[in-house]
Amino acid sequence: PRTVHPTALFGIDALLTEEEREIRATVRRFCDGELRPHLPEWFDKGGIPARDLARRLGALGVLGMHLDGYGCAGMGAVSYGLACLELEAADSGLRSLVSVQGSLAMFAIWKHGGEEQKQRWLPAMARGEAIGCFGLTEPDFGSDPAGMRTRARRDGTDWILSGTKMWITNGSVADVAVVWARTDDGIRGFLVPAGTPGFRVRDIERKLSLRASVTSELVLDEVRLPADAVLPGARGLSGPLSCLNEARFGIVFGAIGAALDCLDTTLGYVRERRVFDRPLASYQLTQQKLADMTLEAGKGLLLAIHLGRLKEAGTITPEQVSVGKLNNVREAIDIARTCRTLLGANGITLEYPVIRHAANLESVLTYEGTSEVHSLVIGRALTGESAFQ
Ligand code: TGC
Ligand code: FAD
Repeated sequence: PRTVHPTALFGIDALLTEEEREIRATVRRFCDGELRPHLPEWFDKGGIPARDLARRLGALGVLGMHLDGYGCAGMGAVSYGLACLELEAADSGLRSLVSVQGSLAMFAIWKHGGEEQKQRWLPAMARGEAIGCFGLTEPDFGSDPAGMRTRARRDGTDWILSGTKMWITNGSVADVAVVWARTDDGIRGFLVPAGTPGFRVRDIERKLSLRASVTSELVLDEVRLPADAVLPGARGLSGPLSCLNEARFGIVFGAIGAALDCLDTTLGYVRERRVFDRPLASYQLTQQKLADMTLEAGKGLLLAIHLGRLKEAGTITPEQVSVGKLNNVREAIDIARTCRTLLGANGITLEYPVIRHAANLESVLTYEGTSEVHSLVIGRALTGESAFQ
């Protein structure tokens, strides 16, 4: 019998331009050919060939693809979102690599950097020849980055940075770290090249989530930087928070990619698997789960595309990004867990991508603003009362 794909049920393609559909197909082909076959092993071993992958992702054109100039493709927000969706359908760790490179490190330089900083870093980062990371979180300050202890002080025209950044994606493979530090003039961003004396990195091991991604601690021990290491355009917490809006937007699409991959896998599985002498797909309980998951994935994708159009029109607000991040990650993790139930015991192995997505989405629920932080951002928008402190 004829079946319909969850996204076709929502008529999603009618909302996309031909160019957007082509970009989606190109990234999907790349993921199918170059990522998916290796993911169970990368996840199992807890490592990826990050430098090689960065070059291949650069050649694909997805690094900083929504930025203009400096070797970046200048694509629309929906195209960027669809690339994130396809990458995260492969693995949240690969989408993270691309998010941190394009939306955090490159965006920080693109938006807040001086002309020489842009010329030095952006073209090489777009090609994936240079990797960037973004150091905001500290061991004691994650949700509340305003409390950061990392400090930059002046010594003549030089800057001296001291402090520790924690949970930094791409940290040990980065050629340049964008590090946010407290100064006499408020929070400012600094470009710290790898290998600068006093700058050390240490990978965080034994993760049970986002294993196909590099996560590191950055230690800055009296790191001396020249005057031109500071990003001239960023002052105050709005500097790093403006970058987070970009990366969070990619996650709004990405999380739905992980959910759809779980759903696709499960739709195939329940048609094949027989229980009590009938296909698992034929039971009402199964169909109810599939229908509910399809509704949430489809609604999440509609929301993502709508937010993408608002972003392209230049009217999107941070609160609207919070709506998308909170909803889509929360629904995606729910879908991954429900799919896992339908796969039974098979669902707990790396033979299927479902438990890998479910485990990854635990990180996605926490990073780029926890679900609680986004609830409070929305609550503040609704009531005018800030419940953070
Ligand atoms: P508040 O102190 O009131 O405001 C500080 C200044 O920032 C402005 N602002 C924003 N600007 C741009 N975009 C946003 N989303 C902004 N949110 C706030 C604000 O207007 C103010 O500007 P100014 O000029 O008046 O000084 O701070 P707040 O109360 O607004 O924010 C509190 C809170 C909790 C929402 C914020 O601190 C927050 O978002 N915390 C979560 C931290 C977080 O998300 N960290 C993520 C680290 S990076 C990461 O996780 C990468 S994961 C890898 C991957 O992406 O794959
Ligand atoms: P905490 O802030 O300690 O929160 C603990 C709990 O308290 C959470 O449930 C939280 O929601 C809740 N909570 C906090 N404040 C409130 C409140 N006001 N009211 C009620 N509840 C509250 N950071 C970077 O800077 N760069 C990166 O590249 C990066 N990559 C990451 C990669 C991974 C795999 C992970 C897991 C994290 C990464 N992070 C990165 C860090 C991430 O952004 C933080 O983990 C996140 O912001 C939460 O901070 P925390 O872990 O310190 O939790």
